[in-house]
Amino acid sequence: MPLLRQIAQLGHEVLRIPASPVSVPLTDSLRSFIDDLMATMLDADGVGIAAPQVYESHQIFIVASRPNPRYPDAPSMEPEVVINPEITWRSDEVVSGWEGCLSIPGIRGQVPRHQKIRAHYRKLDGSEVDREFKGFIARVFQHEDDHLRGLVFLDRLVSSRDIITEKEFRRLRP
Ligand code: K3U
Ligand code: ZN
Repeated sequence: MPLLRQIAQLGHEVLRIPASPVSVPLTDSLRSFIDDLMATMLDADGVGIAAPQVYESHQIFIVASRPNPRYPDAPSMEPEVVINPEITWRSDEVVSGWEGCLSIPGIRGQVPRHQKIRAHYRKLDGSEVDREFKGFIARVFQHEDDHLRGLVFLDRLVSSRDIITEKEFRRLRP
């Protein structure tokens, strides 16, 4: 049975440490950890989560976009477990969009991100993948990749005026 993990909050040093690559094939203990990570993301109603957010400094995250009241235009995708990622290409086109973070509750920020990216990573079964992402999924991928590098979305803001509260976000997008 998966366990729900505690989510680290902004200010904890685990969110600021670069995560370590994972050995493949995965151990049973890491597989069980990934089950916990998935359960924790679903329970928190997130569209992604990275291992450092649950106090484990491994290069692992999950991207799980779906349409929802906060992001009605978000595409659906099966949750993808991403291991040891490297973003190998970034489009010149950069777009601003709203982001939230389970580690920074109650606020939203307007963050510039590359509209398209290409990434190399391993999947749960150890196989290597080269895949392109665009739009909201590319945004979530870049957000989670930042967590593996000790960055949070606040570090990407152009101006502190681009931060608003969750309550104001809901008022803007009722
Ligand atoms: O913004 C959130 C959300 C929740 C449900 C549906 C849609 C959005 C919660 S925060 C979230 O899901 C982060 C996950 C985090 F904290 F683990 F990194 C991912 C994210 C949300 C929005 C834009 C970019 C990334
Ligand atoms: Zn986050």
